[in-house]
Amino acid sequence: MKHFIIGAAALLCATAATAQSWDMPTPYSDSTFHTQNISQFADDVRAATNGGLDITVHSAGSLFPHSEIKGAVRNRSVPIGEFFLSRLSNEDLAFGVDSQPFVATSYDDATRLWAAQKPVITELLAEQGLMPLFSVPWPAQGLYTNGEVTNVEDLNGMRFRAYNAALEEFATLAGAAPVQIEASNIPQAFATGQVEAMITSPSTGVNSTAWDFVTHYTPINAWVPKNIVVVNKRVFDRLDADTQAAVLTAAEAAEARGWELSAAEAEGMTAALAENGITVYEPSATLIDGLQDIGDKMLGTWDAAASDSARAVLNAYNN
Ligand code: PCA
Repeated sequence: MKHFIIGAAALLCATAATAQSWDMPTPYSDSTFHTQNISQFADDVRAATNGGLDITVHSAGSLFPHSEIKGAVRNRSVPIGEFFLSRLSNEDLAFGVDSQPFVATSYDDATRLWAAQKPVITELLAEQGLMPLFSVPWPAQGLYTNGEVTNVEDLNGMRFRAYNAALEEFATLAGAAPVQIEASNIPQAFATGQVEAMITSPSTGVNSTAWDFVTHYTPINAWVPKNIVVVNKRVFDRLDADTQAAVLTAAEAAEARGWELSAAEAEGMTAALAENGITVYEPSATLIDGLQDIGDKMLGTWDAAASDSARAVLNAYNN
């Protein structure tokens, strides 16, 4: 008996010595499909390593605000984290191609764009000691307003919620006044009158109960932006080979599952907007023409400022 107890204690110690806990900050709420996909990723890693790597997801910016997540992974405050990829466009425009209006507007386009973008941004992130694990798109972005919008002029003067520099530029060119608001603060921003219109996915519309503060939604489907999950390369390299393989396998599954979830949300969440009383209407040709003009202008500006890396992404995508 005594031997057994000592043996069991030794085994416990051995497990404790090798088991690792990772904190993982993410910007979006628990009800977001990205967060649910990441929780499944954490479960898969835990199962595949018999509890040897235990990832705790901290959602909705609760551990680090969105703007600090990449830096926190870089300086090893946390080993792993998720963020909105195009928010890094201030570092290099290669990160922001998926948020340029009318460049990639469908899942097929988005798949090809990710194939073009992945090798380039993998290299850029490696310079910061970061390694991408998986990237998942949001459903194509649509326009939420009070009342129907028939042309770009209808947006003039509106306080417009933005989530990155590209959307800020877009809103400004539409004559609106952009205000940066995190997804989890959308209901409050509308309730307090800080903003009165937004462009985001049907998923974020439903997650923020958009029917409480807007009446109309139109799927302009102008871009399909992505989230990305990155790991600190040094931390990853210190894992034993089996654990590394478990993380990579779970990441691959999470990417495939995430893209499917996203496509299902594009339909299901648009239907949910309508079920909750929002009028869902097709954009007029005039509205799309006007938005496309803004997209063209933005691409001109983008082109003038693009790095070789950014150009390489767009060239690979267009060829
Ligand atoms: N939801 C996030 C990013 C894009 C999206 O569809 C947001 O609105 O912040």
